[in-house]
Amino acid sequence: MSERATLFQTLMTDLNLGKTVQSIIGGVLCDGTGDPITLEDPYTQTTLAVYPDCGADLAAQACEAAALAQVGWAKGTSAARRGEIMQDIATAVKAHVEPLAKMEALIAGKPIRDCRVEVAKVIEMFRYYAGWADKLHGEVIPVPSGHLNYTLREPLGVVFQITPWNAPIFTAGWQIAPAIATGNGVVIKPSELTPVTTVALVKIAEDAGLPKGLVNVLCGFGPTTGQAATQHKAVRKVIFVGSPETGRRVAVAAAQALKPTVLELGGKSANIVFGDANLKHAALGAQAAIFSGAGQSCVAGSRLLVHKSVHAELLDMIATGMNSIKLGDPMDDTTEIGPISNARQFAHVTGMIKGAQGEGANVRTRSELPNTGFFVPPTILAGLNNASTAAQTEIFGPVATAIPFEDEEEAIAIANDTNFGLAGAVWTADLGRAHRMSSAVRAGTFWINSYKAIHVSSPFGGSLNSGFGRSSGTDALMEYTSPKSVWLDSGVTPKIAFGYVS
Ligand code: TXE
Repeated sequence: MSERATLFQTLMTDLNLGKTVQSIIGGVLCDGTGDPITLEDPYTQTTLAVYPDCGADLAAQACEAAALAQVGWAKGTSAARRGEIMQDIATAVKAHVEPLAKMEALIAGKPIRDCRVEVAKVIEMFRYYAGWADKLHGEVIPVPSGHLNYTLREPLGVVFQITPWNAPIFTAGWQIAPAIATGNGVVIKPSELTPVTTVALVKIAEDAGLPKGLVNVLCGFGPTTGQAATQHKAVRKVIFVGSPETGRRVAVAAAQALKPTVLELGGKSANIVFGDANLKHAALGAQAAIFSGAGQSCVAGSRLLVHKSVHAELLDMIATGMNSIKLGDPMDDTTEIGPISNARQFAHVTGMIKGAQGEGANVRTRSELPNTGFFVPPTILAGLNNASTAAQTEIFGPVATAIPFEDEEEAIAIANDTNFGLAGAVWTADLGRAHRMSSAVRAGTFWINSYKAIHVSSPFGGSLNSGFGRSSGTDALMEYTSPKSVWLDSGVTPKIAFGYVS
């Protein structure tokens, strides 16, 4: 067994999991029944584990287990108690930060220091939504009849969540916490490439008091396991985080059974730098926007729009900065950028760079790379316009396309000239301009003299090919509940005084 496979086994033991990857169904760790799936360490490119696809039958059992547990959670557990249990989960996750972060770093190839931050954010998510559990209520509406009319915010029932490989435990917390705070049961399917930290999170939650069966984890492929859960009759809503192509497929499958969806998809966000910006800050911000996480972030600042007066200077600053970024083993505390998370994505990113060269890009990059692993160096593509494939396609790697602009109007036109609408940023000393840009650029999240700040208390989502619906903040409470309007006839006013629904 390789050193990394041994480390994988040690972490499985530390996380109280079995020897191989298993789904959690009705509180029980279960072996899948389908085709084998290989987990590969993206740094050493060696096999960590092989496990069977969960399969459609177990997916159905998970949906049924969630439906059963949800009734007890929503009706048999007070809202205050639900909040207490969620606080206990947060405390239990805090006691497991290190093995969770290590497992994430090992399998997803993310630098360990980023993984620690992401686990800390999961703790924050459970605490934030624990606070909401007993504060979500309806309202009394002064209808013009003698009725007492009030609304209840009811849980949906069972929700199915599908998550990708780029931020597995973060995305799991991001979706599970608001869903259970509002009284839902959950079936979640992490990417088949990075399932373990989601399983570990739910196991830790169950050990901390989460009712068994309330949250079920399916470890398996999308077209088999994922498709079966999407179509299961107990599932009332599907929440998908991933690529636009798969998101469309999932939404179509859900729509056939008239199930609503939330889609959190990709982006091609414009990071816009004006000539009056603090260039040192903007250069650092631009690097963080596209190079952190090896660019495998839906909000990555993948189009760098720079005013022509500072275009050359800013690109030189970024190119100099690239050389001091530490690439290396994700398990090393000092590593700032790890490898690309998997072989398929590596082929996509390197193919996109080659394609850009074919389109005439001037490629600014660094030459030294670690000897093993799916590494792509921080890269800036210059000399292309916004119509190029590199500027229009989500690369999902540490690759920004730099495009010069003349004035505010042109910057806005370029920023909005994509099929996406997820995020954007402006760097400027002019507050008026900052506000004009935040209003004009199509994005669900917009930063001024900053990039990538997000928090569980603030809404997140996009439009067009970036999807629809919102995660986090109070908006997620709305996504995971539906309002019921209740009419009580007090007998004060004749019914005919009011229009009835026929
Ligand atoms: O994602 P997919 P992949 C982008 C990125 C990347 C591309 C492909 O550009 O190059 O997506 O990545 C599940 N029914 N992003 O292939 O296919 C699948 O198992 C139900 C952007 O990993 O979108 C996984 O759990 N589920 C993104 C999830 O969908 C299905 C983050 C996402 O897989 C399914 C990741 C089906 N029929 C990749 N088919 C972002 N912007 O955050 C697949 N799945």
